[in-house]
Amino acid sequence: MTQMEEWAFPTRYDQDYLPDPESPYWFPVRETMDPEERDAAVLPRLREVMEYAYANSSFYKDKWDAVDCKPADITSFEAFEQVPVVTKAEMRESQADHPPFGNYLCIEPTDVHHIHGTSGTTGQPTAFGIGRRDWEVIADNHARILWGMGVRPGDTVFVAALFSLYLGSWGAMAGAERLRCRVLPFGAGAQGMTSRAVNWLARLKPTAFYATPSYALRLAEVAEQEKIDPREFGLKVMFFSGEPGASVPKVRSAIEEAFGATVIDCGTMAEMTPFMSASATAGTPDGMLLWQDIVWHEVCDPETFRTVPYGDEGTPVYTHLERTSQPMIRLASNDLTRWVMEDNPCGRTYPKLPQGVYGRIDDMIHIRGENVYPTEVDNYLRGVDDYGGEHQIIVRRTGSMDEMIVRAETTLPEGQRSDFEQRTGSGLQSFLGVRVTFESVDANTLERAEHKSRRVVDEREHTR
Ligand code: 8LE
Repeated sequence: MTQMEEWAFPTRYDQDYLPDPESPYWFPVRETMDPEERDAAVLPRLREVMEYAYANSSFYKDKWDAVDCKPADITSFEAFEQVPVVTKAEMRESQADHPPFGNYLCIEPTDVHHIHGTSGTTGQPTAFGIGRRDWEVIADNHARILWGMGVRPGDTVFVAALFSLYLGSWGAMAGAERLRCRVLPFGAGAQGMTSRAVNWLARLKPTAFYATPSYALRLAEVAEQEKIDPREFGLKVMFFSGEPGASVPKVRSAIEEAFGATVIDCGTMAEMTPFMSASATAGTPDGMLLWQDIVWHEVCDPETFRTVPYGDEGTPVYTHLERTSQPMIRLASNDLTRWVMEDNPCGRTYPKLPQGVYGRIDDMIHIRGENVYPTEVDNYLRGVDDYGGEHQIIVRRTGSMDEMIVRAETTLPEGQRSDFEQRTGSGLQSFLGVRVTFESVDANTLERAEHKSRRVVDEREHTR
């Protein structure tokens, strides 16, 4: 079998390694090898990670003993697909019973190097305890993926996302530092910070930029209000995670046009850090590739959690191949996507999510027998003339009927909006295939996201 670069568990990468400057790949073998050969190397690794988790955590031991699942029996991917998934609720419960990191920590609490956590907007937050050695490995993996995006040593990387519990910013920064970039950990979320970001971007002219897609669009609006063309920042690569957007065609083109940069989608979940393991590349800039030798990504039927064939839609299920602290083995994401296996222009032999991750199963709006993704509304409105840049979706029950109201901003003055309302309302309705009540409001009146946008207000009793 082909010798893969630095392939071992527990993993430790050479901290001084950098690829040949001319190579588009960080690890040419691992990235371009025959996918069947890669899978053949991953399978024993899955078993190894499971053996490690079984030996070091009562969480996994109890969970697998209960269904008579033994790591040693994982001799095929069919067997692996029967390993029960881990849910976020189980992790919350484990942390309540074994505070603060839960009984799936797998390392000594004193070896925890970074503590992060969920925002806790829906219930008790969960704590992420990441080991010192894992943090180095995460940085290495992110450096490798950033290299794939075309970022190089010496480039300045501007990180415009929350520096707090949110892992996105820290993970991007760790990767950029390992890549020997110059990092500008600007952050986001404080009063007046967006206009200061505009100023710093204009002065420093960084090469690369990381944020959520909604925040990039917000930044472009603020720049325009301040009479600065975001193209003058000179950004080359903008990489995004945290929410759908970079793979929503009209959102993506709005960012590309505003900044004149390549837009790259990436990101799985904070629990899955190195979360950039699903990421596009400079040579395959659309969708996301699944870097299967870093994290094992499966796209599964949301009920059986068996993988669906390439070409089909399902929910991502993730397994760490290199984490020793809080390793996730078949973590259920509750997101939706579609995967394919095709030749990628960049030469990497990974499967691909051509439309990225479209959204969470829970966020899909079920209305009168139809399913509507909030990103479809975003995609439609972004392509409409005179759209003001922000909207809200309100779902309510009037009598026995569910009603969907889309309230969108327009740049048109009051009194000149009837044509806009008419064409956008009916266009949206035929695009979505459901009846929509359309309203317009003044531009810059709806709230802008500094982090992830929340545009849906579901007022129906049964979904509360
Ligand atoms: C579509 C991945 C990270 C650190 O940026 C993040 O946001 O992690 P977090 O806070 O655990 O949220 C994970 C969820 O955000 C995912 O389950 C998915 O619903 C959404 N998400 C993250 N990145 C993307 C995304 N949705 N495209 C993305 N690129």
